Amino acid sequence: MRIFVLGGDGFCGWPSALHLSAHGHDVTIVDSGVRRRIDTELGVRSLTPIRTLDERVAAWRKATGKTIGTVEMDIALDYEDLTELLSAERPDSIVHFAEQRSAPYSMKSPAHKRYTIDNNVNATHNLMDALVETGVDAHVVHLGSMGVYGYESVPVDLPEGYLTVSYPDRTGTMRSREILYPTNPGSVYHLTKSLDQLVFQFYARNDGVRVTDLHQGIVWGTQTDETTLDEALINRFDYDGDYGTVLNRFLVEATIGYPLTVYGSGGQTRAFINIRNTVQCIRLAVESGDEVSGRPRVMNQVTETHRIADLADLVARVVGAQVVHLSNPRAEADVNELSAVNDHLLALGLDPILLESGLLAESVDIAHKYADRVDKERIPASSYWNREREAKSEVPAGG
Ligand code: NAD
Ligand code: USQ
Repeated sequence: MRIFVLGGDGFCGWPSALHLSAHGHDVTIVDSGVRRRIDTELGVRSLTPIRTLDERVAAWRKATGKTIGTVEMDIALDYEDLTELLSAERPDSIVHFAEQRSAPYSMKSPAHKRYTIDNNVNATHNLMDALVETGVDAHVVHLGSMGVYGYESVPVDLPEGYLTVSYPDRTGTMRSREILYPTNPGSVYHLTKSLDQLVFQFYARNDGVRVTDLHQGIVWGTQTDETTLDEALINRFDYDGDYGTVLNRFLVEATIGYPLTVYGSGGQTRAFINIRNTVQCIRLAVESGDEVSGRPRVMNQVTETHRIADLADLVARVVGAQVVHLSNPRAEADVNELSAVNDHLLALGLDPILLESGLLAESVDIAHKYADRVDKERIPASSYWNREREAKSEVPAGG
């Protein structure tokens, strides 16, 4: 298949582009490079020494003989260029990773909130509008987030996107219908994923655009079979207070002897998936695009759920580290239960890689190998959900 990977220079996009190419697909990466500019803005860099996008695709060609095309384009801003590219290339499928993905970055300041809304909502809407204008019937695979469901403890396994509700009509007769699961985002970033869902619902109904929305949990790990073929293919690894996700942060913290930074009680429960499963799920979603017609197909892209405090204890046990509980910079429930259905992807062939496996050791090896690149000053949180949270901010003793 001819596939565009929007945001294909990022943490999930790069290994997904390689995996699709390795499986015989004709891949073109479309990326504005904004994520690399945000590193400069924040004064941080990936733990791993990622190469430029040109060097990356050259290394892939050298390692495998396969070619990946690249286009530098901001899909939130360059609408005309996007329509020209779609008309010229007419892809069969488009994987859409091209959004600002950090919840803390989205809450940093009014400017960061506006940027996240402008970038993410326009990127998604431009893509829908451009497909309709050009008449290209590409199946869109979008990366959404488990966070759209919210983190209230509810007595159900979270369904895949839709909820059947019953209600009395005006005569008192009970009716039932399926609705999008009521959204309850916990950050401006998560709000954009909730808005994306409505954009997809509208364009699927009005114009027949075919969409799969993958509600992905927190991704951990770094490498995949393809990124390990050559050091120049190495994947991004964020550990800083804005872009570092919790398990990858704990692994780096443990490796350099920094206390594991649990926010609040650590009773928050979240959904997780390893990066190797992410790339597999993307391929499974793309290759099953013929199934999609009518309303958007929603699949929960998760393999397990864990309490944050349990993850910290696990990493402390395996790697050896001290755990500290810090005042939480985020306004979120201190404790929640979470369980989610992932039947769709299991039925398509998802083969879950669970946390206890040797992959924790793989990430620890990477953290050891590149430990001299860690800037400890960038580990503490530097974004707060509101003034009250900021007033209570703490940096761990020994950090
Ligand atoms: P990332 O920031 O590493 O990659 C995103 C890429 O998109 C970057 O290369 C960036 O330059 C590009 N981009 C952003 N806006 C763009 C625009 N307007 N035009 C063109 N390119 C643009 O993020 P990631 O971790 O790879 O996440 C990818 C997607 O997966 C995001 O939509 C994110 O919300 C979702 N997701 C990520 C995780 C996770 O744990 N990393 C979990 C669930 C969902
Ligand atoms: N946390 C800590 N200590 C840390 C960092 C985080 O206790 O050092 C806690 C947070 O308070 C939160 C949880 O860990 O309760 C998860 O935080 P995170 O930064 O790992 O993940 P999150 O902000 O939810 O965002 C990440 C990705 C985002 C994706 C989302 C999937 O950055 O792109 O959408 O995971 S989900 O959470 O399922 O919505």
